[in-house]
Amino acid sequence: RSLSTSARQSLKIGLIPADGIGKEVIPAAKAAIIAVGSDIPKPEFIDLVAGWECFTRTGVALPEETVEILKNECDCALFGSVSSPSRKVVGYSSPIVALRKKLDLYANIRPVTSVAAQSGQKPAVDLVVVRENTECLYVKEETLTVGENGKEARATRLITERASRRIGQMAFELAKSRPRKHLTIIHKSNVLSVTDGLFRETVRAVPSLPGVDGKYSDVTIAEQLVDSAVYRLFREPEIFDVMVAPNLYGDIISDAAAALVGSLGLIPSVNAGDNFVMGEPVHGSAPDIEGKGIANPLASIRSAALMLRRLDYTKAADRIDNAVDQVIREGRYLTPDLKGKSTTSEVLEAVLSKI
Ligand code: GGG
Repeated sequence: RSLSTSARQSLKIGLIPADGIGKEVIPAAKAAIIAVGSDIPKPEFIDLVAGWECFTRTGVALPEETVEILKNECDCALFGSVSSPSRKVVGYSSPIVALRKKLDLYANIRPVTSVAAQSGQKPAVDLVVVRENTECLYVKEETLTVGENGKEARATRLITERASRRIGQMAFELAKSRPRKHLTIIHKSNVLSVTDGLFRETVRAVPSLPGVDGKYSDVTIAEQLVDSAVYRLFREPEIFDVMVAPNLYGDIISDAAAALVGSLGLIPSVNAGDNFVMGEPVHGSAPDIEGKGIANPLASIRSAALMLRRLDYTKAADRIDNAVDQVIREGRYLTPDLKGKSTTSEVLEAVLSKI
């Protein structure tokens, strides 16, 4: 299903709530999509399974059927959250990491933006983390042997020119589309000169690739070692616009940046490839609040908007984002992570009333 935006009769959306509060917030995102009415083709939702709970029930964390339906029947998807155990479990592997690879969703785009009137936020934060989504330590090639120091655990960290180039291209495109047009490359090539050195050099070389022809000449480029980037993020977040990073650094930086805008419960993302897009809140499955009805639905609702924006349904995406911003600004209906007392469904109702 690779029809252009205008040619679609319907929009088929795979829904994979997966674990924990994913099951509470993905229905909220679905409701927001329905609320935009005729600004998108008629949405058709396909419920799909994956996750730790799916594994404990069936022995499979990511059923082949889920992948096939996403590939062959869906235009896009929304993923909730997954609770992988922190210990090795034979036969289990993280379904979200696998899904990103199987659908070749090589970029995880995570905007972190403060809503100006949200209490006590200074200075304003308006940045996007572009996280490489398919390699780095997340290739999950780990070994455990026993040597003269006892157990020895090793992990492969893979950085390729191809993956670095395409995430670099995605980051330059994004930087070019934003008012400040500023790109910061995050790495640690003073220590990891081979792996991070390749990432840094390859991203830096994107403007000189054949066919680019000065397209990115208005994008300013900076770089930061990852440790200093985190320090500066907390001291002067306003210096950052688009940050491009290998998988692990991007994961950590975007969670850290979320602290600057009040809550991880506000931060959306899309997993994007050349042919598919999957929205996903940045937060995890939050087992401490699962089932209490107080999970913040705004990250998932914003992820739905980001997904629609990537499919060029700009008006629908704007309506959802504006509604969310109004709800945050008014501060009347907020979940406890934002120091409010509202439930997930009260926040959702407030957003729906403004869409
Ligand atoms: N929605 C983001 C999410 O689920 N985060 C938790 C996560 O990525 N965990 C990795 C895993 O459980 O495999």
